[in-house]
Amino acid sequence: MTLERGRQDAGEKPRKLLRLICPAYPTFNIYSAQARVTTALGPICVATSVHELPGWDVEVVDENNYHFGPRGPDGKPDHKSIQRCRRADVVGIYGGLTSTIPRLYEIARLYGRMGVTTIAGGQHFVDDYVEEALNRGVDVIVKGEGERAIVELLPKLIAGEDLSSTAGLAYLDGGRVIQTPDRPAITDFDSLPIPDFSVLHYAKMKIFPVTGVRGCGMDCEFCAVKGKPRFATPQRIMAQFASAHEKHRARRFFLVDDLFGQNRQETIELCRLLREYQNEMSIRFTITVQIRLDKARDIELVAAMRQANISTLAIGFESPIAAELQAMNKRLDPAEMIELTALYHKAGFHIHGMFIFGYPLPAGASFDMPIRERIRRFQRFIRKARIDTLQVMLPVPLPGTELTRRLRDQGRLLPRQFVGLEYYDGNFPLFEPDKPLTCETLQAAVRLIMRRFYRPVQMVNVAMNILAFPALVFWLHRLRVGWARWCRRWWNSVYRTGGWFIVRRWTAAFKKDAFLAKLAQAKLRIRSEAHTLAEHHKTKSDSRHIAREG
Ligand code: B12
Ligand code: SF4
Repeated sequence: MTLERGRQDAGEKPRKLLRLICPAYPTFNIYSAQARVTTALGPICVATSVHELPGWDVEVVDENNYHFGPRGPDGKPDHKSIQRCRRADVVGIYGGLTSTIPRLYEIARLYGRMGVTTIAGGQHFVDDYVEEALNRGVDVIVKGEGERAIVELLPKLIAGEDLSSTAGLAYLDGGRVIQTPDRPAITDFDSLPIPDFSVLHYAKMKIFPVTGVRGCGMDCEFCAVKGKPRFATPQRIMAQFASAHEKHRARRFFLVDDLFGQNRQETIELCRLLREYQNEMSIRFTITVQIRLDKARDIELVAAMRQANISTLAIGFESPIAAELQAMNKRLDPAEMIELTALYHKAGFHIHGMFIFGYPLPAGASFDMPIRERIRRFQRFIRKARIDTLQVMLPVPLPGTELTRRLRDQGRLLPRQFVGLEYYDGNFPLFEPDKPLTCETLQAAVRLIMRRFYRPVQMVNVAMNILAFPALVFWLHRLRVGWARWCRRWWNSVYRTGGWFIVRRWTAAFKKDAFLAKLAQAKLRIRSEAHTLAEHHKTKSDSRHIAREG
């Protein structure tokens, strides 16, 4: 069955359809629940640009937020059926998360077999991964930002024209990889259309992503976000909130920018616009932002944020261990971190603490803290800082980062034929850690910290908080303070109960997974390679010695 798409151009040419797909996460992970009610902003931005292309329709299918479309026997979206209902002429696939790349290849091959041209874009596509993707079924890779590239690329693809004059692409020509020059980074964000979430099919949206900055000047060793920051105007960011609210009744937002408040004056202006808009519309947003700890000292900024109803701060603490922070190039001081967190708490924010456990130190750095002591340090810090919700992850050697280069040079990365990209989601060890740590103890340590934080007793606390509600009468003299305290306790117990279910579900999925067997094979290979390398060095030095003796 093929439903004819209704509208046609004046010239009676049938309209074309671009379908953008966000590939499913490989397994259940701590983000899966959130992913069911939000979506990746990149494909929405790209799709919105295509709206302005004459003769083209566009839709986005997010496999992680897919509630009522056709499904195949594996429970995943049935693309053959979707394609039978509405034939896409070109399919674009989001490659922003390395862990979803195996699924991206599957989708590309599936559509390739149906005769559809496939393109892909996102942060994963750097270095050798560009060529790999082209050899695994993707026809064209868009490198970097997609909004401008897509509107140049689509008409050329359909007309079968040469692509060599379009910047920011990679494709195969007679088996040879062609990479066109990089595209200049977008700076005039005001000229781009406001992201339009109505392109999303089969989804239920509760948390709407918004963005105002691209790039980050901080250069953390493990991070894939690179380049000088480029800022949108406060008015433009405000327009994204307003559009999502007025079209989709959005109230919960996640500002995906990595460092909120980087350009101070504009951020304060944005907060003012947000406050006025909510007053005008008589609504109250719930906004989460990612921010650095040192902004806690900026009293004016913090007050403006509260007035704008920014309620949750996601903070990359990364580690309470100074040597690890230094290796990450994180420019944070553990001694100050607790004090700064307290300032945010005092202002009334919920703190979502993001940590990396077991960061590998550079060669030559001597640091051999036993695992128990590391766990204790993390737990003590989390307790003292009164973190409200928590995520502890393992370091991920992401494509294109300094960390990956360093681990590769040291021969510590686990070979991909055993531990594939589907494990690159922060829950699995992916390299030989520093002694005395092992891959297994690292992973167990993270589970332990998360389990101790998200305990089943939180369910009792939910009930206790309900019972304690009438006690607010004792706060009548300072009702706002009493209410804020009650809300915080209530919010924490509800979220931590949710967290307990998530950790439990992840552990159950992990037990069924073959990861540990794969890990054992990978470690054997890495050791035999290290042994061969050591033998090779020994033979070389012996021969040199013998030659000298001779
Ligand atoms: C929001 C966010 C999340 C959200 C949602 C993720 C999502 N996108 O679905 C949540 C919280 C769930 C999340 C989780 C994780 N995240 Co995250 N996240 C981000 C963040 C902060 C913003 C993403 C965003 O919206 N950017 C704004 C949009 C506009 O940019 P964009 O996505 O790059 O899209 C542009 C281009 O790439 C391109 N493009 C993108 N797709 C396509 C498709 C086509 C066809 C075309 C033509 C072009 C194109 O055009 C877009 C517009 O210009 C980024 C950092 C960042 N600044 O990008 C990290 C980032 C994407 N996350 C990252 C990581 C590592 C993770 C985690 C593993 C946690 C961790 N350890 O850090 C988990 C992974 C979960 C999993 N299942 O694997 C890495 C990914 C690197 C990689 N190669 O995998 C990033 C880059 C941050 C970093 N530390 O380096 N994340
Ligand atoms: S981790 Fe955050 S602060 Fe560091 S480079 Fe990445 S985006 Fe910037």
